[in-house]
Amino acid sequence: ERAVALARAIPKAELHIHIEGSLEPELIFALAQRNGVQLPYADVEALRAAYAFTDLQSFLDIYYAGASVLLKEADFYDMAWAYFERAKADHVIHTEIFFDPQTHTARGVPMATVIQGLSRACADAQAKLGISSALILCFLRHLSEADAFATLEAALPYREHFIGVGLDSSEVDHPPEKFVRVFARCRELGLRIVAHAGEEGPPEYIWEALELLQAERIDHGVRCLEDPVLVAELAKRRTPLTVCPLSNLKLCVVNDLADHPMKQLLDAGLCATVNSDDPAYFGGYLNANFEQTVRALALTEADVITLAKNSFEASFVSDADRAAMF
Ligand code: ES4
Ligand code: ZN
Repeated sequence: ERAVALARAIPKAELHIHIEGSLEPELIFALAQRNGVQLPYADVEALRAAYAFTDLQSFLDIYYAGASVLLKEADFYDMAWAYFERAKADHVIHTEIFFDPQTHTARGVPMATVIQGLSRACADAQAKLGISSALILCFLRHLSEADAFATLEAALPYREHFIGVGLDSSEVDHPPEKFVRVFARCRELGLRIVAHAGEEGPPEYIWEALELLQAERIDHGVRCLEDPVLVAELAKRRTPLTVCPLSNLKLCVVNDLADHPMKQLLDAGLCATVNSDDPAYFGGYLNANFEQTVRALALTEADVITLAKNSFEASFVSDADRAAMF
């Protein structure tokens, strides 16, 4: 119980949060009304009732439907601002936020609308809440390489508003290898590189993210434990894993939080971190992830301190800024 209290209060960085996954049902309906968008759910309760996922794809179908209410710059701002208020309550002092521009540009929303709305919320979070943040543009891996290149091109006028790129959406059958050339171009542009790998996909996809994309962090990565050589390599490089316990539970990556591999990852000497992924869909924000994981795995106060430390080590803040944070 002391470990839970410590986890709640300790300053943390959050590095794996899809901003579209922070859209609460109430805000989805409010934005639908504001924008005259028709939803295939009668009300908030009916939408929430649909949040019974069996795997990643069953979640993504509903997540993309929820994002369909986002049309104007104010919608992106309001969504991000609501997340920052939750982050503040959970003692998150730094966050690196994923966004999925293709989900919006495919509906005719301009790239400028998406990035300017999010970026303005980030600026206000620093000014009004004291939270530092950065944006990471994610490519949807179920779409083509050409679509990713076009998305990168459309985002380049706003280059100063994002620090890096990631890779998300349906993992199985869409290996990192599909995006080698896009990520090579991103590296030339000085963008930081992360990728989802080893959530539902095999350890081989984690190897590809490391070797072919030169990913600096692996998002999820829990399936690395199936490959001891890979675990040794991740430990040696100190490549961080941004692990999302409640996501893993809700998407049936684990059957029970008591079976979650977080303790094994820490015991293997990996730089594992706790994150919320899509908090509006998976049952809680960062502190809910910490509290439930600490309880289910009987993590110690020392484990909690390691996890908080890891979150800053894994972040893209400069060493000087890091020293001021932890
Ligand atoms: C995601 Cl949990 C997860 N995995 C892959 N892509 C995603 N996009 C939003 N949440
Ligand atoms: Zn994710």
